[in-house]
Amino acid sequence: MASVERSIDWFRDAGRPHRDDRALLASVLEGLRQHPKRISPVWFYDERGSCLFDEICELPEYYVTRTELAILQRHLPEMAARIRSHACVIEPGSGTGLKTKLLLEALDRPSAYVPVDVACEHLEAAAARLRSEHPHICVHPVCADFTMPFEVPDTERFARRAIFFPGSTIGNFDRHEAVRLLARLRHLAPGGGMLIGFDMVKPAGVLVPAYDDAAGVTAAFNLNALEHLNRRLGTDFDPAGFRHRAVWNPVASRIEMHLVSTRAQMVRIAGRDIHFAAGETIHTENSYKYTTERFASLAEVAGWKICRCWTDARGFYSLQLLE
Ligand code: AVJ
Repeated sequence: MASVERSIDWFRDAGRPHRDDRALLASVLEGLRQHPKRISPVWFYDERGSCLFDEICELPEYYVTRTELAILQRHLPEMAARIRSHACVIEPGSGTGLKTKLLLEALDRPSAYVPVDVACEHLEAAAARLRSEHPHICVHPVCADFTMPFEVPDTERFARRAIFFPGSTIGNFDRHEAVRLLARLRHLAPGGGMLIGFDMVKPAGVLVPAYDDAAGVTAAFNLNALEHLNRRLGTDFDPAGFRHRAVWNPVASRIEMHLVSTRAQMVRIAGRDIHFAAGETIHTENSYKYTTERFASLAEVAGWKICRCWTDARGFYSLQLLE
């Protein structure tokens, strides 16, 4: 288990806002000393990266967000009917707001909403908005990293809990990490349920363009991780010296994003020079795609039982209710 723990640590450390920068530097340096080199996908999400991600969601090639929203809109009444009234809804990695809004409106008198996110300011702003729109729901934002143990506010101690985990966020974790995360979320909602969304395996001809769009937005999103590193840690990456690559890895069942060095170059980080050969890559993200069977085995190992699945006409995406 040691390597699994380490790999989650590596993912988590990158996103920590209050961690001292030396620890952050050390974890980035460690990733860049491996073969192949890698950095955490958390580096995508600074202010500009979050905006670029919103742009990705609007791209014609990126079917993920659109498909999930369509399934939600179509089946929400049925989903909501299977979640008990007065539920306390916990959302790890709460994001956009629209899906949450739809769910809270469909549920029968939800008692509380607990968004959990490391982006504390965004979290507070979203909470304030929700409070004014839904004065009857207690909104308790928790500024924390959901891959770590976190506490749900004491006031919600006795509430029935429902976890809302949309967006195919689970796809960023490898199998061991995903099992560990799903098991931890299960302990958070004893006797409760989880509504989770994930992306399905489909032809590479659909998958690759979704991560390598014609307008180059995903390329900008990937390259922005280097700018984020430069600004945050004082590294001197030249984004013009790298280009975006997205590949479908059928054996691991994942889309991989990489940054390819277009020339031999040195990058200065924490007083050290990291050498890049021409064509050498930094692995920046995995986005796992599941079959129904493979997701079922994952959920089962994590101790969840699948109650109901919803998908779209093309079978591109799946939303499932686990208990
Ligand atoms: C937010 C992790 C679900 O994997 O599809 C989009 C991130 N990366 N385009 C995904 C992403 C490139 C996205 N997730």
